[in-house]
Amino acid sequence: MDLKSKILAGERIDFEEAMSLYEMDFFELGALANSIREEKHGKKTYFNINRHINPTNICADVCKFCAYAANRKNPNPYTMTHEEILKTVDETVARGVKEVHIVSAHNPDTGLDWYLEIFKKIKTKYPDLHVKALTAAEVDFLARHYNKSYGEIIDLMLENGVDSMPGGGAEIFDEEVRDYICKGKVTSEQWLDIHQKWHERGKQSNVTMLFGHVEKREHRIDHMMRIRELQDKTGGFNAFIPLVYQTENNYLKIENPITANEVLKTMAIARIVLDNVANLKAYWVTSTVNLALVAQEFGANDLDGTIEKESINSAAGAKSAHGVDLEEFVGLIKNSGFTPVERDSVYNEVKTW
Ligand code: V47
Repeated sequence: MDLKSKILAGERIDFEEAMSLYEMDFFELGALANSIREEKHGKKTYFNINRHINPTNICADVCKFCAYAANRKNPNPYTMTHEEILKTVDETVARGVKEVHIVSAHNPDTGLDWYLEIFKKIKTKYPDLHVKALTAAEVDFLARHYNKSYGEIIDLMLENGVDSMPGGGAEIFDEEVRDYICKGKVTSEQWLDIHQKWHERGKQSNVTMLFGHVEKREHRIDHMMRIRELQDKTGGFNAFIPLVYQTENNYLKIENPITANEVLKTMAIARIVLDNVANLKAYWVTSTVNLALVAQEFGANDLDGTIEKESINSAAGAKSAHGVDLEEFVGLIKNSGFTPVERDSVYNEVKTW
């Protein structure tokens, strides 16, 4: 059976086969990914009404790609108080937002309670608000800094009301590339171990991949294969989120930024390789809204959400600092021929717009 027939028959493909998809005709590859998308989700494109909160940018780790952490290139350190975070949440809930996505840098000076108790305060006030918080990189930092096991930090997250984990900090799992771009941060094995432990407690999470920097195609495929392997064991990943590297204000010097063609091919291949992950998110923040709309025809069935305010990717050049207007967002999805379906944070459908 040739590769195309194999994919259409729903059979799993291996590393070499996935690599060879990069050589396939661009539109043929898109059509293959689209057929899987349509089989799984029809014309539905999911999004949610969410708000990102990034409470501190002071970081003990140094990632070359990061423009968010306070450093020589970004000398504006800040740490929000719990009162400030709660005020933001109050305003957010009043506007109808249903998820807060709380991710910080690795601040060694706040104490463990500052990281964890805010979730309890939010949950006590708003039991129905979904709290998506703490990347595996933060979990690893807190465990190391406060001498706790991953299991202990995870149990504290659960006790304090964290509902799901975001997919940040995965970057690229290949050890050599990872050492070059973010040495000293959570390792690939640890990242996967933390998510496995989270899934084993019956909870769900996402998984990202930062690409378009120094990595090669084979590193992306390797990254996807490691995700697929863990997902076979736990089934806990809701969505795969390829993050396109943003080039500004950071210490990675990339001569030739990735092309839209390569981004779309990578999305399509991810849709084909990750046969056991239900959702592929085109994160408009890093891909631009326009390319995210096109990605709907290359396997993507999720466009994240309205976001309201975003600090991590916008620090590196993304045009996401103020989120996107809900009506406009829905209109764009409709005009591109898809059906905007508002979802909750774990992909239950809320409303078809
Ligand atoms: O882990 C940092 C990335 C991530 C840059 O789980 C950069 O639903 C591009 O993980 N260029 C944080 N990316 C964001 C994240 C995320 C976003 C949306 C949804 C979800 C989810 C997760 O941002 C970091 C890092 O990989 N990042 N610097 C940069 N220069």
